[in-house]
Amino acid sequence: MKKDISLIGVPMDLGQNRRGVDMGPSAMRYAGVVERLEALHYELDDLGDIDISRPDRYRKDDGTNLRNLLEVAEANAKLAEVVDEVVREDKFPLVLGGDHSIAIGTLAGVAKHYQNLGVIWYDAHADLNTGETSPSGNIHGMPLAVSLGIGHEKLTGIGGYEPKIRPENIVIIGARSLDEGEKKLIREKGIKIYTMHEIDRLGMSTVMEETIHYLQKQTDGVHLSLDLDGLDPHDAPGVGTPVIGGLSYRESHLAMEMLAEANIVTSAEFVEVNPILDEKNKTASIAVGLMGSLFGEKLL
Ligand code: 4U7
Ligand code: MN
Ligand code: MN
Ligand code: MN
Repeated sequence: MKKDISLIGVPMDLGQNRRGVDMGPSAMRYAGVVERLEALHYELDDLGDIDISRPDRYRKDDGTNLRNLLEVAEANAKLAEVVDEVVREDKFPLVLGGDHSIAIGTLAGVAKHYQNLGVIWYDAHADLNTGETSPSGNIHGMPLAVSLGIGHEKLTGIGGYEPKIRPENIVIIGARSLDEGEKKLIREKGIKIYTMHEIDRLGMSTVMEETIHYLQKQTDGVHLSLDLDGLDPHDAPGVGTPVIGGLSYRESHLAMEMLAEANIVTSAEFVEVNPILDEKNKTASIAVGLMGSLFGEKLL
């Protein structure tokens, strides 16, 4: 892992409709992310938070099924520029969300620096909806599709190029809630996915071995997009769209430890932490613990 990390907060809650997830970056800073990574001897530069405009009303824009489209697009364009600059300086971008719509901007900033960027999507959901397939109109359910160049052009065009990633370079881990349009896209594009069924059968250790092997063969960098709702709501209750039957705290740490050992991750984001729905900042603390493991923390 690179020894210089740039931390970027994105207090975004416009990609969904439960208030509070905009406080995710504060919650993770409060849970000690800076101290935790500095203790591992990283040079950490906290760039603060991206400025997100607050619309006076949350709404669906210009006859589309996309909630707060213009504000989400604007914020992601800003985020993409900041992330682009961080990668240009050869630093590791660590992005704190905010709802998952911010993956659009992170990937727009990162992907142009790679020929074949790999993506690990650690999530209960696949986030492969479009305005047409989405049951909610919430853009946090769309960032993976958008990054494949599928969706509204105000989103797919962010950063001035598209697509950002190729379907064969994606691995989804932890899925247990998929909409019909998402299932269709996964099949059509042949996206590699470990649903809870495969994880139960194979065990997380094999899943991560396979994932690492698969991505190492064909990619020149790997972005980890970790949605805290990938974990079971018992372990991570502070999320807006909890789904029972998820990944455990231990499985998640093992996944991060194996990624640290393989040393393949080149950028990361931790999203969907909602301190208002949380129990004493538990979910933010778990997120920070997972970052510790991802960056090489060991017991001995
Ligand atoms: B998250 C959902 F319908 N698929 O599109 C949708 F179930 O970033 C949920 O993974 C999306 O938390 C969840 O609204 C987005 C729904
Ligand atoms: Mn999710
Ligand atoms: Mn998600
Ligand atoms: Mn969610």
